Amino acid sequence: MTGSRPPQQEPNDPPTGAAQRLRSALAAPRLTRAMGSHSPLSARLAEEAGFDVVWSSGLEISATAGVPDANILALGECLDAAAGLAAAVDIPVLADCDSGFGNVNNVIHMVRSYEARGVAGVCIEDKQFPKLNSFIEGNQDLAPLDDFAGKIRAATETRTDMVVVARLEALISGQGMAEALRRADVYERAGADALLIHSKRKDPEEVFAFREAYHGGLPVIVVPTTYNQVTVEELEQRGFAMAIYANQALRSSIRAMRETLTKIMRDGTTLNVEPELAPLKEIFDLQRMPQMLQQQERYESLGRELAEAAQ
Ligand code: SPV
Ligand code: MG
Repeated sequence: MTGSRPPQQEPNDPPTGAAQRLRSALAAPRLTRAMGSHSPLSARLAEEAGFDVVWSSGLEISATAGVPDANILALGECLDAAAGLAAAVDIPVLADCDSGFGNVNNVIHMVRSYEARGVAGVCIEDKQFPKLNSFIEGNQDLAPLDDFAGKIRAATETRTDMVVVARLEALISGQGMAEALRRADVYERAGADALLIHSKRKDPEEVFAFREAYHGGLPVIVVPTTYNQVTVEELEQRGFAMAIYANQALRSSIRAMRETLTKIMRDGTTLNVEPELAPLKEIFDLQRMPQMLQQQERYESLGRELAEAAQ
């Protein structure tokens, strides 16, 4: 066990499991900030930077596997990735589960599997299987309303306490605000714990309009990738519950790796890139090498004491 785990709970403390912490964060007046992640290492960087939640991003996980974000990876591969993040950090993980990997039966299996592996919440979107990343032109058709409402109900009746987020793709698919609001109401009645309204506009007006027109009681999440001028303060004032910065960490690492590799090829030495690189010590710290050596020392010496006492 690493030294960063929270202290043991007293019997009368309110529950502090990951799902409960995610639920409380969504209900708080302060905007919750989630960072997209694809690996335990990137999740630790998000936690270290102060983000409240890790978003297990389908785009990032598929990109790091070298395949398109189009349901190419199977449920088990996405689950392993999300579970790896959950095991690496103490903040809750909200998993992007695309459109639920199939029909209601797949959703039920998905919820059981993600919950068993310590993931705090799952997010499913109302598109058809196989889904296509929302920023790609092409098939962005919505799932029939009854199909998706059934998936939300299946998810909420299956989970023990995991958070279930219903993601609305009506604005992405060109179906418009009225359809987004109609679906929001149905997903709320189906039992969703939160809504995610997605938009690919370059300004936040569309998501602001949705937040204003939605009179239900669920927390609303946004993904400000294209309308990136929007600030935390603005989103908080407008009444949003969470912002997911879905892919910025991966994008920054791609840019950094490209530049470094190009310079090494150009210069024939790594001398010039060295000042721009994370020192090895940072890697050792992120992989918890010091804690490992400490625990090894502790148990080796405890073992010696036990053996000596027996002599
Ligand atoms: C993801 O991070 O995989 C998302 C967000 O679903 S988006 O790429 O904007 O669809
Ligand atoms: Mg996704």
